[in-house]
Amino acid sequence: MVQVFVVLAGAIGLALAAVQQADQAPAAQAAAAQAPAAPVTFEAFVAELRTEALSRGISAATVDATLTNIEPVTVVVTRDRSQPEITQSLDAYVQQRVTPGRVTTGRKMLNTHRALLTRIEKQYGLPPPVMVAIWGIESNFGSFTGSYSTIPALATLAWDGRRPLFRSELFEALKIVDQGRASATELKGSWAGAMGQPQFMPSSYLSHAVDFDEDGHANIWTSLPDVFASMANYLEKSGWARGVRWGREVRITKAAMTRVDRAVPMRTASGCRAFREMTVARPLAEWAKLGVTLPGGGALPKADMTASLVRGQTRHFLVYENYHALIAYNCSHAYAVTVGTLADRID
Ligand SMILES: [Ca+2]
Repeated sequence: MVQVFVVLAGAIGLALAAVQQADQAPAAQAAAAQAPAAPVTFEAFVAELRTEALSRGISAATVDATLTNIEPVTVVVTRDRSQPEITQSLDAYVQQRVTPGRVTTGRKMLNTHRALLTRIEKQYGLPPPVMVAIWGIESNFGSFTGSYSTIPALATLAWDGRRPLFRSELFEALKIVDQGRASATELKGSWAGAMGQPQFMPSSYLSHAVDFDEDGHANIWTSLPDVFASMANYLEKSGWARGVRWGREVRITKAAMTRVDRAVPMRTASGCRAFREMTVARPLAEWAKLGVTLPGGGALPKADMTASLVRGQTRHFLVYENYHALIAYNCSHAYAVTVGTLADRID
């Protein structure tokens, strides 16, 4: 989903405001790399989409029901074009979102929904505080999911700038309708196409949405069992392992950072940008030897684990394998560290 929606999620509100931060996501990069396309009217563009949808096997009935008389959504264009170029540091991002108010609400939500969250944890292995933290950041605990109709919003974004990512998500949205998994009117979310309380892009809905309450429909808009289980399923499929932390904040003095810089290279892995903006993994014992400590100065735990370093301006984090699942949900260190930190605080 998630790369995209993360980037743009910021547009839909406080929790999501972050999209455009230090880790400007691949969607934005891709957009920037696009050459200006020859102007095409929206009407002609939609005609093109209809032809392609049919050739992709979407039924004529669905194409008629979803792509007839649609208009470009002006506000989507405005929002998209006014996304600030500036970036926000990881430190600032975390501080702005892990607020006392959100921690308090998170704790309340954890208590209110504990029985349900525990059942979902049994099946998918994702700890309840992590589910609540993702929920809190994505949609402010379900209170802000966006009211844009997804199909017209994606058609507008695909047309304005002709970006393949939105075009492809549009066809995924049509597939959802065509397969009867959700109705076109139900597909609502942010102006950038992220839907419902977990803010899933249509492709993520198709691959990861879960009907946990077993009413025959994965309802990520209004069914909390489906919302939480869909998030948990996404994280589990992205490699979240039971019983292990996401990572932890650490302290690294200037001298220690000099040693770290000499000893531990950054990754060269392909994948989304955040995967390259962290070091390779090293055993905890090696980090300890380089002088990395707990925030209070205490020794790192003596666990037999490897960790990678994610650096902010002043705050630094050693992250474990489970962190990759958070990055898969949303390819941004600021996002993943925020979720992890919030989860720890509400636990
Ligand atoms: Ca359901």
